[in-house]
Amino acid sequence: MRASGGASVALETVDAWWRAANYLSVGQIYLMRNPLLERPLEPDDVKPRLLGHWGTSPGLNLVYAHLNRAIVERGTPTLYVCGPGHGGPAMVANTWLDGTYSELFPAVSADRAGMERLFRQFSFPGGIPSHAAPETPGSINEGGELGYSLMHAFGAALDNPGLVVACVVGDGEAETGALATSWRGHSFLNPVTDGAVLPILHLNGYKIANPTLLARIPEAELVDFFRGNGYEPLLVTGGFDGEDPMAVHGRLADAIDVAYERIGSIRADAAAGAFAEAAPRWPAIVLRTPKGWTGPGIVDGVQVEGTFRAHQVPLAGVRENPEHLAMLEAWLRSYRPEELFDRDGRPVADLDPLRPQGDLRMSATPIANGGIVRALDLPPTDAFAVDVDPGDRGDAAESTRVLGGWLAELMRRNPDDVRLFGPDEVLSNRLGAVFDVTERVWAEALHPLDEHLARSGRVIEALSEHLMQGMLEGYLLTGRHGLITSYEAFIHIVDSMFNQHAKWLESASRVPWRGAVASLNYLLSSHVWRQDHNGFSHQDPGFLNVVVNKQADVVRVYLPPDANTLLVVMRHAFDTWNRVNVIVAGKQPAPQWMTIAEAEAHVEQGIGIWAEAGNEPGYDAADPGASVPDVVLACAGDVPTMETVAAALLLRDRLPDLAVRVVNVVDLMRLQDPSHHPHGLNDLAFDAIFTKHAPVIFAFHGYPSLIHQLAYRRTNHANLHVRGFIEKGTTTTPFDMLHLNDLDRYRLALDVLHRVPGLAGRPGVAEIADEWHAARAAARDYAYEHGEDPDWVTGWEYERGD
Ligand SMILES: Cc1ncc(C[n+]2csc(CCOP(=O)(O)OP(=O)(O)O)c2C)c(N)n1
Ligand SMILES: [Mg+2]
Repeated sequence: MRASGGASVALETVDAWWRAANYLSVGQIYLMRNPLLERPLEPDDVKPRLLGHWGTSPGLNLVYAHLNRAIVERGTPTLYVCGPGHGGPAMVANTWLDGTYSELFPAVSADRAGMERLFRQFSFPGGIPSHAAPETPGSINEGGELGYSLMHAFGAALDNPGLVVACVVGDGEAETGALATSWRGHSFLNPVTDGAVLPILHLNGYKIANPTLLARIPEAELVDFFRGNGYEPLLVTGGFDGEDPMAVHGRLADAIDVAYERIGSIRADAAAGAFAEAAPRWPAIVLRTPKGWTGPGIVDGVQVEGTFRAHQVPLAGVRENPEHLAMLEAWLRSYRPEELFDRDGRPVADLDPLRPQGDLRMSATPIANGGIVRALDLPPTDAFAVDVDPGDRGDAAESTRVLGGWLAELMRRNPDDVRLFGPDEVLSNRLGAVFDVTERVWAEALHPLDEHLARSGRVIEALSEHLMQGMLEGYLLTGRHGLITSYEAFIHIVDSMFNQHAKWLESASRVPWRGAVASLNYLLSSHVWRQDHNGFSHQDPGFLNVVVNKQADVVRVYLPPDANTLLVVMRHAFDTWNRVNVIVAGKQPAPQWMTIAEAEAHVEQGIGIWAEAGNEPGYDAADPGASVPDVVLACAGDVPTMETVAAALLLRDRLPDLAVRVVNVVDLMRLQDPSHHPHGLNDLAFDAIFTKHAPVIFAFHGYPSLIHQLAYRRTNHANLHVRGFIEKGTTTTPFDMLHLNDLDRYRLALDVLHRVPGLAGRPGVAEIADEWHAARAAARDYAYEHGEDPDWVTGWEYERGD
């Protein structure tokens, strides 16, 4: 079966490409000289350290060659997502054959010298990484940490109608939780407005040292597995027991043709209305070939080809062992390089028919390099802002609900390239206003009582933080924008995915031809301090610790204290590139502090002195260092801000002579030394705010040690005393949570009595301390008796200082 369109390509050409790519893969793993084997191989031609993964490479090369055929014959734009990213040599080999590699890295030219450089640089000091890294043209999936290929593929397919995303999934990779949850990604695809994903499960039978599960289950179960996941599997098996590769080429070519045809008919049927009735059954390919196929069969009396032993470097002792050296040479010559490269080392013209033109090359597609990314049309914030009266602050609003209105307008203005992802928490996190303009997309059965569920929509929700994060990553890396919202505690599930994405961004920033991609934005709500329905399991602010460890250029952490600052921070986040922005904000009714204009200024500065919340004679906003308060009450996070403002009120009320300064931090990285983070305040500005020697009582949303980690170089660090989450939690009232963790207003005020030198001994202060101790104990007793916090805690009112 051949497609209409371009000229059909002979399978002999496909086989030649495959041999060439295999040759180049082996060359990268082993050789540093003599790339064309113009003379017999010598030990010095071989790299001293043999690093790389051969086992997966022939399979990846086979798929690449066959996809090239489909692209050339059909003209269908195709993206190759390589799950077993450890097959870096294979991906690089194909991009060199495509010509893309030499275009992007002219030193690695398409000739003998370039080939030598190509071989030498691989997994070599100062060279290129071993995986399908950002340095690899056409890659959006590094594949070092296995499991994310298929979710990246689905994310790439969204809003890319006409695109086929071919995704090779390793059979070991398929055992990961992240991959296992991905098969259903098509349940969120619309065949008319989105691209298609073609999973290709590569059953080479083995991982590093074990067989794989899917390779050992009965074939009928394997077929049922795919059917149960909504696919029609196309099984291709071959290459065992010395089978001629040409036979396998025939079978794989047929399967790929069937898959592309089916994708075409699914699209046509869907456009004609079929999708309204039922989800399509997408094709998937199951490719069973030997691990390390075409590599050394038996080495030192042990079977290598077709076993786990082929995973990395099948011949390990090449420099020392003449027998291994001879086997390597025979292996390389088995691909008949003289038929594949001319005397100058250029790929022969016979390969040309298999090379797609221009951007149709999978290694050159703009989709894998940020796509045609555009800046969003960002709504202004003021239309959505909460009314705050500077003369009477503190009225309650739900910050995330306010944000929901802005997000709805964002989606209305940008209907094609921004999406919201959430593990079932968009409504719970009170962003429901987005459903005024869009729906949750759902390709499966729809019931009459469903709400905001439809065949198309900008919101994707599945109860898998992995899948949501991975699809968003795929969406961003292909040039679009998005936000993931999650409960704060459970975002830890994707700690490692965050790590990998941050590493990708960091590496990509050093690759000159990589385009900018929109930042990965997290909104963490239902946070540690307001888990009113839930308990200890839901209380964990530690994602921030994970985030700040990453490269400073990449990460930003924002703790907006109220709704208007949240609006400003979110608008800013959507206006940034190549970063990860983590925003933590509450969804419960909470006091509102800043007008939208004040919020703009506060976010711009990232940190600010709230003079009217404190009590500091002689304070001059233009020169905050000119006065030195007795104590600084600092805060970061909405709930700690409320407690700090309340603590300042207690102090103002009972100790009016004490000079108290209130500082709010919205951009956490302002605390870090500027040599460590671009947002870090310089020492002069930091000392002007935090003073050089006054005690600082810092109320923090997360773990106290994080503030110390960020501020350890600061002049006044010895006087910095941080309160935060100390891993005390349960299902209880908001105030009791604060009490349990020593973050409540009374505790903060008591800290001041304790920390300001000489204060505790002053007349009357011991009585004040007793009073505050009694008040916090009484608040707790009240809650334990009545099941809610007392009025004197919940009903307090902000009063402006002088
Ligand atoms: C999450 C994760 N766990 C462990 C590893 C270590 N590792 C690297 S390759 C590999 C085996 C992969 O097997 P498979 O997906 O079948 O790939 P292939 O056989 O094509 O090499 C493992 C376990 C990893 N890279 N990522
Ligand atoms: Mg495998």
